Amino acid sequence: MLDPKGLTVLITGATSGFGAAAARRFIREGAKVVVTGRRAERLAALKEELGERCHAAVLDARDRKGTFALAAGLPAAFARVNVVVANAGLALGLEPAHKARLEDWEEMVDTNIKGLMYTARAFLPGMAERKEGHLLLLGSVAADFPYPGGNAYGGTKAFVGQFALNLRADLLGTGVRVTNIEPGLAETEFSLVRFGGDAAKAAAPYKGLKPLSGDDVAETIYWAATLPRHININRIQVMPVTQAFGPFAFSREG
Ligand code: NDP
Ligand code: 8X3
Repeated sequence: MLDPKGLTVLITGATSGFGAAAARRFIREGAKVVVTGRRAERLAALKEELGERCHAAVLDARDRKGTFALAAGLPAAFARVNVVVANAGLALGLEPAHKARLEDWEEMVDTNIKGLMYTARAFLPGMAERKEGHLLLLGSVAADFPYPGGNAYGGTKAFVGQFALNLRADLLGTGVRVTNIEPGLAETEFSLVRFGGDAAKAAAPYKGLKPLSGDDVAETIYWAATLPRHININRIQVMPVTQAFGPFAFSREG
């Protein structure tokens, strides 16, 4: 396995959920981490908790210029990023496509697709030049399995899956690894965001079952990122045991 002490890990969307859990996991093993997100007070608390090996920077993943400025301007101790976890993302709403808010679709595309592309494009050159690095992208089971209300969210995650594979084709010969992490039902702030802060609605999917936790997904990320350099995990699909597939749905009304 790779020595985690040699890793400088940049994580987008580290103020909550998988991103925060991954930051803690890497720090615990001796890595350096750069944590980003929009909520400054959360980042400050995380920096306080994680200490000197953590650098925090407020960044909206949709901010193309800001993303490139961050990559170019990291403090020297954090400048040689060799693991990037492009995790910032969200689902908004669960309405059927003909009733969904177009603004929600746009925000998901801007964050989950365009923001993720900016992160990849800003950090890949340094890693390719140094012939060492790993880009981990947060996809989802929603990329592969349609469900009512998944519409644009699932579409954005399908993009992540194909983008990851195409990046592998382009990065052949650079030594840079690419992994698409595709979790299923996981209890984070994801549902709270999806349902616009409605705590009762957000709790419902997890009630009475054991979903994945942020730590479970962080463990998956950590494992893939610390495998020996000659191994590339293309994609990991991970669900709680309490989640599986249903039959096709039919309508007799057209
Ligand atoms: P959380 O809501 O707990 O965390 C999402 C993180 O993304 C937050 O830190 C948030 O930070 C950040 N984020 C959202 N929008 C932006 C933005 N514009 N700029 C910067 N950061 C942003 O959810 P999860 O940890 O569950 O989600 C992480 C990723 O995993 C997402 O891409 C999600 O789609 C994916 N996923 C989640 C699953 C689940 O069931 N939980 C399953 C499969 C995939 P802030 O608000 O401070 O900016
Ligand atoms: C999150 C998992 O099933 O809520 O990507 O879309 S799901």
